[in-house]
Amino acid sequence: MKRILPMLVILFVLLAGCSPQAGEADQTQADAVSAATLARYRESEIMEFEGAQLDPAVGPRDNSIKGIQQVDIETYTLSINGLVDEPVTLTYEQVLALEPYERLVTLYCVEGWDATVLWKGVLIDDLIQLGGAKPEAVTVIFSSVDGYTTSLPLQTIQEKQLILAYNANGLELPPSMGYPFIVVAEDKLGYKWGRWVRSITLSDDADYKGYWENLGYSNEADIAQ
Ligand SMILES: Nc1nc2c(c(=O)[nH]1)N[C@H]1C(S)=C(S)[C@@H](COP(=O)(O)O)O[C@H]1N2
Ligand SMILES: [Mo]
Repeated sequence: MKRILPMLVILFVLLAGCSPQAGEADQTQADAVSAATLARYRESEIMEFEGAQLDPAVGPRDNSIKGIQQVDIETYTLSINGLVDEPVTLTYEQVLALEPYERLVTLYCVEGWDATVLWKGVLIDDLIQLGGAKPEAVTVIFSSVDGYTTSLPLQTIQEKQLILAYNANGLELPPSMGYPFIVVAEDKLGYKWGRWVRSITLSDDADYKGYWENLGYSNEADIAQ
């Protein structure tokens, strides 16, 4: 694919331009915001990991359905519900107290660029097991504070040991990246990377479709091999 984005944009962007409805209008304003934000993160951000070059864990542009969300961590809770034996509600601190996992994962944007970031978080399956998945549960639905939804098969989450991240390149997740939590949907396109996740719901609906999936984007969302 012919790259039309200038290198500067590719360098500065992690998640930007990934949404199917990317708009030009707010580009300039967002670029200005990002220059300062990026500079701040760059001071302490890890830029290399086991020989691999990392990309900045903050992007200048936002294509989220309702813009960047500011989550009040004092009132925030993460719920694990649906087809579980016992619904669970956790505070941010309770999630951070679970066993941490690190993953070097590349996010692939539908527009053709990618960003490799060192993520740290908890196993989504560890969260699910706190509630106890009922045998008929096959789909895991992620719902976010902005009303966004997306889903992954429970089997995929378990086989790939996918994580819900709270840290990127050694730093607390910035709001633009989904603070407090982002789904690190390894091998899946950007719209499976739910940000600002507030509930994890187990379902027996194998055909469940989230926000973009319902508008026609592939429910598998596999990155091009
Ligand atoms: N809560 C929430 N998560 C979300 C989205 C969103 O609108 N809301 N957009 C998704 C999409 S389409 C992409 S490509 C990635 C990155 O979005 P960005 O391009 O706006 O940074 O976040 C995903 N997670
Ligand atoms: Mo996207």
